Amino acid sequence: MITIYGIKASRAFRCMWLLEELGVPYQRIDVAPKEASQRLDLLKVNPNGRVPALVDGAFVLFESMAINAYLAERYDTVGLWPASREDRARVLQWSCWGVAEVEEALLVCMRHRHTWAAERREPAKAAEAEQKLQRPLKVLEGHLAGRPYLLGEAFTVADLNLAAIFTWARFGRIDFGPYPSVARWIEGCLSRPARKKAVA
Ligand SMILES: N[C@@H](CCC(=O)N[C@@H](CS)C(=O)NCC(=O)O)C(=O)O
Repeated sequence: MITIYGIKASRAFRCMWLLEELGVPYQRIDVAPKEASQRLDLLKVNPNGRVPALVDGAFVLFESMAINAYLAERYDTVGLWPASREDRARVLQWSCWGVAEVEEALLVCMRHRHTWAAERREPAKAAEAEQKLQRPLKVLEGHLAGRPYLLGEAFTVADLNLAAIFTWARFGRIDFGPYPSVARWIEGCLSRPARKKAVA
């Protein structure tokens, strides 16, 4: 049985969503981010003291994007892991791009507009982060304007990984007005039945 460490309201959700898409059973060990660095059971599988972490038999892995690449490659029977080497490289490209170009700025917006208590919030920091997002959003808009999904016609793990990052956009109150293709794509990805199942 696959084990995922982490709660749904954490990056562990990315892996839970994928496991629901793949139809692979798993168990969740609830570790909240704030307790992660103190949890001895988690530290044994992820010395960083962060979630998610995966245990699959004797195999242990941390980093959400690496976990999803492993799960998709190993367990895909529904077409989420592309057949061609080039498309698999594109999965990595968009997953790395999401973490490097989008994730941090979205997190700052979410914290300063939603997660943190009012007295900790600094509207200027959120505005600055949203400004930083304009560059990657333009890139994504240009890419998605001509195709339904990142790799073309079909939803793949690339879409799941990047859309999972964009889940934070709602809480960060990001204005997608200038980016209609991105908004359409996020909506399509986040309304998938497997994601709803993972949320529930
Ligand atoms: N790059 C890592 C980031 C993991 C991460 O920062 N997880 C957060 C929860 S979403 C966490 O465990 N925070 C606890 C801490 O930093 O002490 C991944 O994608 O798995």
